Amino acid sequence: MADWVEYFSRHTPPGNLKEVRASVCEFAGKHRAAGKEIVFVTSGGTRVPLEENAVRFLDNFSMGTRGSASAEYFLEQGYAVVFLHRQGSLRPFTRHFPTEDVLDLLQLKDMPDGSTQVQVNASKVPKLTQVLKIYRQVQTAGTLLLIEYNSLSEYLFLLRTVAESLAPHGPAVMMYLAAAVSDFYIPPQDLPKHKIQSNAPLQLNLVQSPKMMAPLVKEWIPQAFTVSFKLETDMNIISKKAREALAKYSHQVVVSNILQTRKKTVVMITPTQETAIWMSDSELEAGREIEEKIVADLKKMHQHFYTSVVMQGNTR
Ligand code: PAZ
Repeated sequence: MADWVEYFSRHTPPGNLKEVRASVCEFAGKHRAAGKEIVFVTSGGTRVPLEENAVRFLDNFSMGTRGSASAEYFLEQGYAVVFLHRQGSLRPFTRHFPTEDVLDLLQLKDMPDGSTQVQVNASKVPKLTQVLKIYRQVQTAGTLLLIEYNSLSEYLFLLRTVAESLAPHGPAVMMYLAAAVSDFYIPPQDLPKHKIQSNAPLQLNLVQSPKMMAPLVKEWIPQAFTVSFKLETDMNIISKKAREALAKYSHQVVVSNILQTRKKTVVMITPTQETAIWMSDSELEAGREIEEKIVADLKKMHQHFYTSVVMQGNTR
């Protein structure tokens, strides 16, 4: 049995899989009928429970900056976006106002009649207006579908379900897999039932998570334009690892990035090209984001891919 089949057979699926399937099918069908391309963006980091009644988890650094920013640029480029994100991580549009700042957005004003009104802080109005205008347009067009996950297993079940739901739209779909997915977990049968006691040093036995790229590319959504991300902290191995991933799964693009410099530079690796994308200091100072360039680049590649697949189909 393939490791991913065994993984799914041993874990309990999230309770909302049926609803997610229905809403993704409806969303994609509606927007494809209107001629839009669809992108599936995964974002944030999975967490892995260390106990059955989980008090402790193995977590991941990712806050979903890349995923949430990219989703906005995909919307700007005309895509309909399915956004699978870790609960509590950054989301498109609200990311501009992190939750701890909510009270800073508002101010109290004493009125002549003795009452107090809540108003938007004047200094925040320009940014809020700018973001809110686009957000309302997206809401009206209904081009953003948000789905949440928490644990590794929720993420993997939802990944498969969304991929399968988008599969009928084949090359019109881009899979943009920016989430940071744990490479290790504790199998359910090995999880201690109760909170691990602190009266002795802790030794953890983790097993490797199944690599879902293989079934995703070969079985769940074989016709899509698939982009995976490769994160490393060691400059000396990143290129080799990214190339290995591309060769192993035969998908379309690996975006490779180094933890410390990921907001300034990435390398886009395809079977035929290796192209660096850079942000200059002045671009960063002006508030520009590297995701704008990544998305513009991928849109071009996706269009080329789509056209060549459709042409091939027509000439058969
Ligand atoms: O969420 P963030 O913007 O801080 O980080 C983004 C990222 C580094 C998680 C993403 O670009 C990425 O590389 N994801 C794949 C990670 C991996 O190799 O598992």
